[in-house]
Amino acid sequence: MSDNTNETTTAAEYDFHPMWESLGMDVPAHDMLLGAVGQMFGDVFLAQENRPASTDYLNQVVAGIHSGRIKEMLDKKASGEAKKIVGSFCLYVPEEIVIAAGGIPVGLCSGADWATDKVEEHLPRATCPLIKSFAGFKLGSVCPYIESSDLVIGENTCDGKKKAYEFMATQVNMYTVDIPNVHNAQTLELWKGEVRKLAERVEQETGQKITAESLKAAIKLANDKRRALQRLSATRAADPAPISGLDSLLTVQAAFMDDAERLTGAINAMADECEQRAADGVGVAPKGAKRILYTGTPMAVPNWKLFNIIEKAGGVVVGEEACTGSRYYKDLVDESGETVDEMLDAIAERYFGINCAIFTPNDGRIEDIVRMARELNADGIIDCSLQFCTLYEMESFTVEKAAEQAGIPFMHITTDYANEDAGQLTTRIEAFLEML
Ligand code: BJ8
Repeated sequence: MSDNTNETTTAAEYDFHPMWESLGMDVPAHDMLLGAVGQMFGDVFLAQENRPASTDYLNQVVAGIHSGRIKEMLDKKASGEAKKIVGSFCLYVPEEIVIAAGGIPVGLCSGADWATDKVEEHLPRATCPLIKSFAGFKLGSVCPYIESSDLVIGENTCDGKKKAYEFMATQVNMYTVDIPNVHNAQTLELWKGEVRKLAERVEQETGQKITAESLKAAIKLANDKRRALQRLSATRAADPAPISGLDSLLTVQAAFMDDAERLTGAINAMADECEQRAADGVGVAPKGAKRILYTGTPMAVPNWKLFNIIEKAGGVVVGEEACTGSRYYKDLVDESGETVDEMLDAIAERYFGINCAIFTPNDGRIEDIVRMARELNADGIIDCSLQFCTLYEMESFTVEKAAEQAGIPFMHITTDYANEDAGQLTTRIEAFLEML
């Protein structure tokens, strides 16, 4: 098998039910969930025309997402190669720290409604679907990532998340990181202190000290993944776009769960192919298809609704200013540090540049949106908030003003994980694409 092949086993090749049972999962309910996601993946991804051949890796990631990848992580723990599995919900939690302490980092954000009745016994009805989803996945016992996490790291970002973590702490072993809401020299120092506290907490959980050597290697591993994603992203400036927004989104979603080294190889192979396609004028959509920059709330697996609607309507998403997009890979950690202290500072500085809407003001995000729209030759910007996300809803007015000033057509959407508004969204998006 080549380096870029996902060697995790799929559910078609092996019976994973005993593994899911051993994790305490609701196996029949989980079978239903997997069936529904598999069907959706076929309808959304496999139905695309002219995908780069190298995206087959993504098909394999999805095929093994709740099965082979979980087994692989559990096997690594059993053999001692990894000490613990550490889940998190936010881009502000540095994966380098988890890796350097011998852990496997996994993203736990969830993109589908589940066990909503149970969730609403603990959280208000008017809560963002992303929060309800991770609570529902836990209460419904259908997420093998949550069930196999030895430690779950939350963060004080939006009000909904930080209060929901109080409830989650009654369900899982939790630690919450404090994130400042303002960018300045003092808050950067506070944040550096939080990063150190987090490193100590993770070391305590894994029983493995972070060394200069392990941290340097972890920084390099995460940076290599980011460099590969940067390469892939740059190819999307071409017209026709060599890869769809859907596959680009899935690549970043996969990065929250898959083995970092293997995935980096696969992304570089995708970048090689897309560079060639761009040079040859081969695209996933016809030349001249309307090009959209997405910005807004993150889109967790399997929330592919909006990108699917945009691309089925004849548009092509050429960039994502979002945590499931450029914020994940645009900045590298400085690799020149030699001591653990220097490297933890470099990590803190890099993560402090993530332009989450919890920050006020959040000028960096606005600048990134306009810069990306220009660099990627976007015809229009679609800004989307998940329902009840006050932060991104409020910030959409600033984004709209900036788009207007830059002369870039803009559209704001508020949606959730349900399909009820799909028809109405399609009509609005078709009209927007037509006027571009
Ligand atoms: S760094 S964007 S991953 S907090 S959509 S749950 S904000 S109510 S996800 Fe996020 Fe970290 Fe920020 Fe990124 Fe709350 Fe809004 Fe829901 Fe959200």
